[in-house]
Amino acid sequence: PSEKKVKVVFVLGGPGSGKGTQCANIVEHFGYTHLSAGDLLRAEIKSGSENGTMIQNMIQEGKIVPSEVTVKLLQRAMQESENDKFLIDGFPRNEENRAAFEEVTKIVPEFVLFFNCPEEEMEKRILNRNQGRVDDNVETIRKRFKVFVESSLPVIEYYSSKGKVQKIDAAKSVAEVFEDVKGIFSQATE
Ligand code: UP5
Ligand code: MG
Repeated sequence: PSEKKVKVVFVLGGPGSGKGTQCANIVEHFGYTHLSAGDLLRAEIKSGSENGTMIQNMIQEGKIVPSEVTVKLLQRAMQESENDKFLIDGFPRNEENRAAFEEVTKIVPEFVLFFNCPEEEMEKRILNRNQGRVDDNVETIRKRFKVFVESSLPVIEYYSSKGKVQKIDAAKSVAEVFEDVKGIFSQATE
């Protein structure tokens, strides 16, 4: 079932930068299927999988779950979908993620959407979210920011060196950010 030729856009940015919010808008306007790696991991915990406890502990500490778990979940979701266009939100988060995804799926992203946002703004948004996520407390948020800077920004730099990054100012309003996002997807899909 891996013969299906699929298009992937990686949607990256710090915790609370608005990845999930904007992906919902992109799905509506451009017909992609949204795959949030974090949502897939949280669903895996809920399903009572044997990896559930390990995943839960990693998320609580803001750490990055091993690639073999995440790549498998993403690959399964793509195979189970009828669609051939995917927004992969919040993945790859480190070099290991990036290399494993490429190795296993042979998929190279069309481009990388990067939501750039100051930490103070991201922290404010996360603390206002109130969805009961175990990692939405000040202590874990600080750890998530540190992991983002140390492990995830280098992945964005890697794609940037390949000319694949579309950087967006994500500190603006949801509507203003989506205007910029729309501009990028209109060009990419014409
Ligand atoms: N909001 C959004 N846009 C706004 C705007 N422009 N102006 C004002 N408010 C705005 O938005 C966050 C909040 O801000 C919402 O309340 C929204 O209404 C508002 P959201 O769209 O949810 O931001 P998002 O970037 O999706 O934030 P999220 O917290 O989901 O990002 P993370 O990257 O931290 O979370 P994720 O779910 O991807 O990962 C969680 C954890 O899972 C990781 O820390 C890690 O432990 C684990 N993980 C892995 O190990 N591997 C993976 O591959 C993925 C995750
Ligand atoms: Mg999210």
